[in-house]
Amino acid sequence: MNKKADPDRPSGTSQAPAAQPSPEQRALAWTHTARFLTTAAQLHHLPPPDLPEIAFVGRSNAGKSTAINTLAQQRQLAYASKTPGRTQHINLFSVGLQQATDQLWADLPGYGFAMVAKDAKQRWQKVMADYLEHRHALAGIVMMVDSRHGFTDLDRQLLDFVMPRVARGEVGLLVLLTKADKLNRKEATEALAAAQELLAGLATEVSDIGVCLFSALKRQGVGDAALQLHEWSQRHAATAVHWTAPPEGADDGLGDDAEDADGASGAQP
Ligand SMILES: Nc1nc2c(ncn2[C@@H]2O[C@H](COP(=O)(O)OP(=O)(O)OP(=O)(O)O)[C@@H](O)[C@H]2O)c(=O)[nH]1
Ligand SMILES: [Mg+2]
Repeated sequence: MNKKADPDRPSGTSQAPAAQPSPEQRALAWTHTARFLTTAAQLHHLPPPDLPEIAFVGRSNAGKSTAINTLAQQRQLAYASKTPGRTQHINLFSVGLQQATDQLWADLPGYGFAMVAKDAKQRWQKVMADYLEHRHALAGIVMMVDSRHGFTDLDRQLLDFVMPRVARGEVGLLVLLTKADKLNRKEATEALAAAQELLAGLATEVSDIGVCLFSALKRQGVGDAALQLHEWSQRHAATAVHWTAPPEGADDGLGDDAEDADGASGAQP
């Protein structure tokens, strides 16, 4: 059957134009570029804080590595250890084009595993705490919370710990309620509402706090998380341009804690 010409369509445009990628598709194409950069056992092993970093934090087994792999659409980018709590390192991933990395992801050791020797636990928890408190490059925190359990005491302690920087608007916070596929619709709605309520109590006028249900299995929340990460990288890019040529004598914008966090002279953490 012959198609009739559409009188409203100008001639020569009978084919639909190629669809533009949506912002979510663009964000996912960007997160797909994630690749391993380096491992650091101590803060001073980290690369210079030139790029905005996003810390992935959460209780051990909450689904951090899986979330990183799901966002990157790669099976084994982040190593999911069979022995929980073994990792005492910060694993860094680069995101962006090869010659134009515009964000780093930091997979931090999970917390809350009682089985781990106390001294090892304290050692890595100090590395994690120092990183979250002092790393100047930190632009955002993605916190994984098992949707079936909600915020545990340890999660609340971590929230309290990072809130000063989040409340000042210096660091964004995105909470992913993981393993949402294990909840029915009602439970998922309740888990989201409970998390929203808790986080609303922490929000300030300048804070940037978000929360969403997340499932690696059903790919739920993946697009939203990618959009947030992408937005954080773009916001930093705009800020970085602003910072390239501050007026003479102007404040460097780093605030009082721009000094060395660990008391060592030289490079900032
Ligand atoms: N059903 C389901 N299982 C998940 C999901 N995300 C993670 N898991 C499972 O949860 C377990 C822990 O996931 P990981 O990603 O290794 O957790 P982690 O937070 O990195 O754990 P540590 O490395 O010990 O800190 C694994 O068996 C995953 O397959 C999800 O969205 N749905
Ligand atoms: Mg892991």
